[in-house]
Amino acid sequence: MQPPRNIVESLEQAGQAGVLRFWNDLDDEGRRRLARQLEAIDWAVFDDMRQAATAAVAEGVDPAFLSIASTPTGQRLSPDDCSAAAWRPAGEEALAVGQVGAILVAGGQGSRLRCDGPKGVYPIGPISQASLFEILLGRLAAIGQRYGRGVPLAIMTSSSTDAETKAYFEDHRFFGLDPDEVLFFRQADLPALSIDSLTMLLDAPDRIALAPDGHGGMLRALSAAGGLDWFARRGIEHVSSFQVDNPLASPLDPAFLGMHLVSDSDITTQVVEKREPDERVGVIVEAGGVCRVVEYSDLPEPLSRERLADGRLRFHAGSIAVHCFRLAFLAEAAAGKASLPLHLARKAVPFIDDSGERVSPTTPNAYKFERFIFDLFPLARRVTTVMIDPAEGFAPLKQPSGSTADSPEHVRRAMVTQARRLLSRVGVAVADGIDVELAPSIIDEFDLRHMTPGSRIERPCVVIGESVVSWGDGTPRSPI
Ligand code: UD2
Repeated sequence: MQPPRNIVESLEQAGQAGVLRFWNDLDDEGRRRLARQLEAIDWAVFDDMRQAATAAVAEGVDPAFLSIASTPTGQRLSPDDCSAAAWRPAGEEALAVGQVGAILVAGGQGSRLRCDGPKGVYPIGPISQASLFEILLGRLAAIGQRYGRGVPLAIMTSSSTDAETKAYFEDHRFFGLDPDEVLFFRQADLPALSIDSLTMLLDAPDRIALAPDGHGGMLRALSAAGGLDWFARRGIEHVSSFQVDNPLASPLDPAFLGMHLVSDSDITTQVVEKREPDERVGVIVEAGGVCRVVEYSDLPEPLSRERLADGRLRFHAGSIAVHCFRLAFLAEAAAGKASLPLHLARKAVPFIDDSGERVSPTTPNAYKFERFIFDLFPLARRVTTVMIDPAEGFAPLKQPSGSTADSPEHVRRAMVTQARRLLSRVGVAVADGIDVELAPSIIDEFDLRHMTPGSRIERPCVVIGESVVSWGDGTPRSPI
């Protein structure tokens, strides 16, 4: 069996015929596997990748930074802020009439966290050990119940997370969501390119090294899967997107949605105050009246350290990747000719060398390419930035246990602190050093209204609405 003619021609034109070097040694199944991968390559995108890699070498720092004057602070959103109370009704109304959908991006590989399989199955509940999916989607189901309209959810997977994610949803009965209101769609993969030769790497003799195309792959993948129409058929006008690794995320907070609606924005985005230059969040910047996000890894170091007269970082509006989009804006962007730009990262990617030996480099040897969804910002007619309190909405799980930031321990601590704060607002004290967790069904104080003010929690427990389940025996107890 010879390699298909069209594949050979495309590879030769792109100077990539080397990936066929083990073809004669492969069995039929291996040849079919490799051919399938090669057939799926979009050669126009491949050209863009090579151009992006060449430009990265030639240009160095993006000159656009020189024109950046400031970073917007946006509207503040906190429970004590009276303007938040003013926006709330608009958001609640939109939820009640079923105008709002959600997109969960869950295609990343969780390699920094060193977890196998989809990141969403990671057990993060401080007491329950509930997974990220159980927490985030349980809360989505609770919001649907409170407002009497289920929130349609599109969930983005990738080739490495798709099958396991779907099986996990089935096993957990979709976390209380209506399966008909959940759409899975899969982002594309892009090949990694050798830094030295700009050629594709082989991960095995019959497999090229591929990686997901970044969460910006969402736009094209959602549109190709019919997801934009799927939302429109359900009467959805706005979709709020969020990341699987932040169990505090509140993409459907009514005040946040209300701000989006009242400001008549194409995009409304949640930010937290970035306090230290090395915090791993992109920053919202405004240049020439256009708002965009500069990823932390792209912000030149000296600029990331600059401070304003009041001591705040000059680039302090940290993006937490919770964005509400007008659906019509997404549809226009998807239909437009321009695609989101490619960002590249230098990574150590294991590969098979010419003699067939597997090499595991310890320093970067390859470019990986990703698109970022926030590159839609410059296309929007209006972007609104909403500053939230990170204690209420941002605890990202990025690093393995024992790390100095963003580790499971940090995230669990943030969840316990948030639970203690909410309980104290309804007058329930928690003994010092005792961990408490709120079940995903508890959205805010309203769900704790039956708890007895003045009562005290003495043992670690999960608070489930009116009752408390003790850790250990698991028996529901009467309201405290
Ligand atoms: C992301 C943001 C950063 C900040 C931070 C907050 C980007 C490029 N960076 O940084 O600015 O907001 O999050 O936590 O957005 N994902 C996919 N497919 C992919 C790659 C990622 O679905 O191909 C998902 C992934 O599952 C995760 C999310 O996107 O839910 C973030 O990915 P990441 O952990 O690589 O992003 P990070 O922490 O560098």
